[in-house]
Amino acid sequence: MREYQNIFTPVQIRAPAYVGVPVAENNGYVRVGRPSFFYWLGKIGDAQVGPFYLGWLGLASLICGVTAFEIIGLNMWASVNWDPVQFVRRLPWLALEPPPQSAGFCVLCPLKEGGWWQIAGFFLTASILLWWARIYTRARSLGMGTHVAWAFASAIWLYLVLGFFRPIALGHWGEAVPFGIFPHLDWTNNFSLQHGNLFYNPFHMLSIAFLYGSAVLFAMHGATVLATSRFGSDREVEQITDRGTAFERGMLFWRWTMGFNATAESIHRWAWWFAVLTTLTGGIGILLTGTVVDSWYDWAVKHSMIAG
Ligand code: 07D
Repeated sequence: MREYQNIFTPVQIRAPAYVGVPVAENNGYVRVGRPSFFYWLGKIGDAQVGPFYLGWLGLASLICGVTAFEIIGLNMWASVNWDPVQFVRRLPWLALEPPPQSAGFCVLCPLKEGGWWQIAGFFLTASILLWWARIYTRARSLGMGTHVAWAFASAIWLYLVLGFFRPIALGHWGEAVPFGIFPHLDWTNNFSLQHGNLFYNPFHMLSIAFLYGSAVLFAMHGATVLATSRFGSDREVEQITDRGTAFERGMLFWRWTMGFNATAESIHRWAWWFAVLTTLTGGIGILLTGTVVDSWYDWAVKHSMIAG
């Protein structure tokens, strides 16, 4: 009864480490490492770390990712004459730039004029696509749906629009995003300034609505499950089909407070769609910019969104 009075009831697994469900197909690879427990991760949930699965897709993805990371880092280091102190001090401002606009759409530009950027971009893209394939195949081998892979694909769509599809549409690599912390933020800012303020791009509006909406939905769902965990809401799967559950209490709460509720199942579909639509609409908005619409400000005036 004492625990019942606590308004933040924690529900924690107290059990030995688990290697995960058995699956028949393993492609000759095994899960790597004995599971262990990590105290600080345990502060926000089940502390088990591992086992890991390292198939060839994962290995190839890591190799490509590290290659890209190294090419970017070494180019940045070279840009400060291999001075380690300057490298650390100026790291947030250092960049690996794409080929200049004058270079057009060369297959492999001179290394110091964007060629390294192309090679790094190739390996980063290979790494991301291989990671996507790893997520897809791991889900299939566990008999799961592939929802995670398709959500990731939506983010990859935006990534490819920014660095590949839009530059192709405009005919030069110079349109692509540089590697670098502040440089890519500057690029984002300049993009908006050059095209009449991205706030007037309706797809940017949609993307923001879905981004903020994702955060709100995630917070609402997480909070509702935690708030009803004392009645068993952490057993989400049973809650989808059973009657008189903790989730029904949560649903009643939302009907009381805002007149409508998602269900134990549908809340996950709401969240999935909001997240997926963030980058799906975003990619459309970026692809239209400079190709179909040059200035979103002029577009907004033309369509009576704002007075000219
Ligand atoms: C980028 C998908 C690709 C990522 C992938 C993952 C790795 C691994 C690992 C190092 C994020 C790759 C993984 C590489 C690395 C290791 C270990 C997802 C991506 C595949 N905006 N804006 C958006 C807001 C303004 C601008 C989206 C808000 C200004 C541009 C989002 C504001 C200007 C672009 C959003 C605001 C401007 C965007 C991004 C407020 C100038 C885009 C969604 C309040 C600053 C992008 C249509 C996302 C887009 C985008 C929000 C303002 C420019 C909704 C809240 C007016 C150029 N903006 N923005 O999930 O899609 O990105 O636009 O001011 O390209 Mg914006």
